[in-house]
Amino acid sequence: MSAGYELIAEKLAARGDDIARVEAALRAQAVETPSWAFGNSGTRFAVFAQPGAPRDPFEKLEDAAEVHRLTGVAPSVALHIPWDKVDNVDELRARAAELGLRIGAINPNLFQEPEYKLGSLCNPEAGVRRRAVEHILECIEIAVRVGSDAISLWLADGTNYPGQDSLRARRGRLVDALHEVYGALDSGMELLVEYKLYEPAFYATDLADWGSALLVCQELGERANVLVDLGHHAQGVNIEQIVSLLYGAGRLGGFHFNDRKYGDDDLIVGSIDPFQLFRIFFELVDVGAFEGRVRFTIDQSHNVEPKIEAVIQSVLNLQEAYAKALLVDRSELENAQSGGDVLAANRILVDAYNTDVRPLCAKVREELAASADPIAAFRAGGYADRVAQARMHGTAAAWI
Ligand code: RM4
Ligand code: MN
Ligand code: MN
Repeated sequence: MSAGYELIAEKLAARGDDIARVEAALRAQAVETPSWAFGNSGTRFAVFAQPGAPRDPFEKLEDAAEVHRLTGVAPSVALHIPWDKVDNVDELRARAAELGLRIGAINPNLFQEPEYKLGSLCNPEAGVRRRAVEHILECIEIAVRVGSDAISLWLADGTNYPGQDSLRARRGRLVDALHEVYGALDSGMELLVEYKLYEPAFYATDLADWGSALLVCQELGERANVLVDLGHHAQGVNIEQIVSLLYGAGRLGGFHFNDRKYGDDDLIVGSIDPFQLFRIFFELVDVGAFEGRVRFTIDQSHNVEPKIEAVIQSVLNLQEAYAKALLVDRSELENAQSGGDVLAANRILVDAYNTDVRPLCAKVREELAASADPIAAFRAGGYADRVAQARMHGTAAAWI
């Protein structure tokens, strides 16, 4: 066993803890990858096509399977409809199973059709709202057929100018439409409600923050839960506190993981602010969120970096953040907190964050029959070259 691993094991043993506890938790971690991260996507200025980008949802599943094969902790794939619409949904489900994957949350797309210029569920025109509801109902049907148990809803709805529409009326339309959608969920199916501060609307977004999303969920019923996308807050917002609050209210549905420097940048999770990611995972460990039904999905867009490698790296960053959070000495932390020892308490968190957990994570991945070094294995394995050859002809799946 590597020296790095032994060091962690000894440290835990010395305080009466057991590294087996940490390893078992890490083995049970499950990250959902997004089908759309594998296709070509970009900024509103340019989409740079990459060789080997998948041409259809089946090929997106193949890429997701490669990520799971190497990391061992990415067993499900979220779909975006209509980007991932296929003639035969049963085939998609079967192909996923063949590849050792499950289909995760189904994401309706209510932001690209010309009709949605003034919004979808909040649109002033009843006909457009109907169309939007019908699309979600279609997504529920797809979810049933592919064996998915969640509809993950993000609305681009909002207004650009004060006075453009009545904020109150829009809220009313939103709640009415969501009641219909909620009522149509299959039994055991969950509705995830995602919020976002701004963009594409620049004056007032209809679901702009966790509070507006939570109120809607509480009105709908217990199978409506809030989804936290790390890129959807104002600068400086304490996301881990939101996470802890939502969990406490029984309404933390899940995450869209990514990182950002300025806006909704959709960069690799943990690439800009790994300490924030650690703090979020610490809150999750602290409240016991891993025993529940919280979904951990990546939501990223890889424009200049190779996509599959970027998703692998994202999964590794999530694994390392979780591992570090599991290492926090919680009984010492409680002592320091109750004794009012401000700096000792802070040092206990920082100490776990500063631990090199890479050897521990490598061991866990090996036990899962995945790879000790997924990035090196991916680069050496030739998958990228193979798909670049095999997918040379035809049109790559693209965001736009
Ligand atoms: C949005 C939001 C949604 C995602 C789209 C592509 O900003 O994060 O979750 O589906 O982007
Ligand atoms: Mn998102
Ligand atoms: Mn986003």
